[in-house]
Amino acid sequence: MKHTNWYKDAVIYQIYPRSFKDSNGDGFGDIPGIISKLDYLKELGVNCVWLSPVYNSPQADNGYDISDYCSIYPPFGTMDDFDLMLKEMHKRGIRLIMDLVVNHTSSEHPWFIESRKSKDNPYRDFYIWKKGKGKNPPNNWTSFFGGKAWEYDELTDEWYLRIFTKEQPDLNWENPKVREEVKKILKFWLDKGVDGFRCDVINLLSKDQSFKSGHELLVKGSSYFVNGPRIHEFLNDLNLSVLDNYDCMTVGETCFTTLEDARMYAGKDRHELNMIFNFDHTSVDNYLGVKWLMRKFKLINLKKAFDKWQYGNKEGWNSLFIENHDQRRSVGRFNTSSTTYRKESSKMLATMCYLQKGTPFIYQGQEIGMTNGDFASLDEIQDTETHTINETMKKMHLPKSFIKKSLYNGTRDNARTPMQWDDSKYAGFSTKTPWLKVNENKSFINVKESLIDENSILNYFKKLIEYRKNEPLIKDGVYLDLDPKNKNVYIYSRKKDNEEIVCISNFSDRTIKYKLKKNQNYKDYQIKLSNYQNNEIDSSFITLKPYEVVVLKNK
Ligand code: ISL
Repeated sequence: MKHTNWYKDAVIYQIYPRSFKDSNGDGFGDIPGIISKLDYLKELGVNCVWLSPVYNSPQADNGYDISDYCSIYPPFGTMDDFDLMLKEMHKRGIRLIMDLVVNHTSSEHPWFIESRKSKDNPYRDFYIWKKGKGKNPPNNWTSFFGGKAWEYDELTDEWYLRIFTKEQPDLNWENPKVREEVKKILKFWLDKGVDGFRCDVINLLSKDQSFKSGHELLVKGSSYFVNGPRIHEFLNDLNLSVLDNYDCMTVGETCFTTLEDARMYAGKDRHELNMIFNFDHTSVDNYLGVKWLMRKFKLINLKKAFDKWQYGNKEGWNSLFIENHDQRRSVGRFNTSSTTYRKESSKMLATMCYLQKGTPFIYQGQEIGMTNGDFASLDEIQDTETHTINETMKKMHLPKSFIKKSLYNGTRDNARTPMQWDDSKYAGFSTKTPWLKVNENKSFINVKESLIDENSILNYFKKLIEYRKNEPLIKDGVYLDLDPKNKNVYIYSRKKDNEEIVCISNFSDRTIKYKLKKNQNYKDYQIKLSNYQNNEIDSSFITLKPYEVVVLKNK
């Protein structure tokens, strides 16, 4: 099979299906809804969609708990709807990557229903069952969502491992039968014509079989299951047995991953994944990568995180993102503004991120500058993680005000509010009360308005995507951070031969007179993109207005 590495030219748009577009008035997004918006995506300029899970699922974690990998959850539509969507995407030159969630299944998956029945059930070893220590779990491992990572099952007097919710039992990848089943799932979707996978928590598959207790501060035991002992063997096997036979792409979600880990997952000739998501840059405003522990943002740390991957991921290829369905919205984050300078902030952040080397991932709504949810109480928040963390923090007797602030700030529902298509009651997302509250700012932040307004964020995203497509330097140019120590300005260049692009961003709400160094003579450079009309550049200074971004090129 010839591999075209098409992912290096992809601009990927993530759809979180339950919040994208409801076609049948049940308040829940669906596949026909997605089909109705494909022309919108085509016009935006994206050429690939990552679709969060649409498989059959009890929805304990919004579809990241799968009970049948080869069927569609009925509220999303039918397999015929899916096939039509894929055909309509391909017709428009848009590829489709699916979400592959194989660290765990749903507790309602037939494998788990069997596994639970008895110790000698043929499916027992599909999951990780252990004897407890007296009344306690087998070890002290904790869940990503807080609390213990084990669940007791009275029927057989054993505990099963579940690193996420109790409805998401971890599969036992030591069992070759599990690996063969996963290969069948991959083949099923690839043979339908899908173009690849975003691989959920893929670096957690292999667990250290000693099952020792961990000493880590927060996710206890993580050193025994993050980038575990057999992970590369498992991924290599999936790749050589299935993925390698298709011109498809994979991007692995890999938390707590170093550059060396990245090289192992997605380095040259490794035959595992094409690229990974690292979370260094989304961890700069918290402690230890834990979003509940908020920390003051410093631009220098953000630049350090980007520099690390731009310089260090030498053999690999980066993924470029600032939003997804687990992160809060980017406007208002990283010292930017979700009010006065919302438009400027959103355009600046996108430019700063997407002109780096790698593949851009845009999360639905980011292209119109959607903001965090405006939840009035915790009852309006649905996400299971938020509620489990709330319980955990209460048990720790943390101050109420801290818990509240931390939950509203960190809840994943911030990114999951219904897509704002217009200013009608339910934002054109649905005709009935949606599953999650629509943000009131739909009255002025919506697609309809953005299409009319020439200076909208949406129209800027179109220009930015178009620019990327026509400028080879963005794919190939060497990245250089020109002023890593500056506290307000992020200025980097992309260079190849005699050509150079310079991207300059002001991360503050003040006008800054940025002094250029002697070797930075941009007098003859042309302005290729900016979020302001009149840019002031002379031979020794660039005046940057609040959240201004300017992209210059020497030819
Ligand atoms: O969002 C996080 C913390 O608040 C992350 O730790 C996140 O839970 C982790 O990156 C794993 O995310 C993925 O797997 C989860 C699922 O809930 C997320 O939506 C998914 O992106 C379990 O399948």
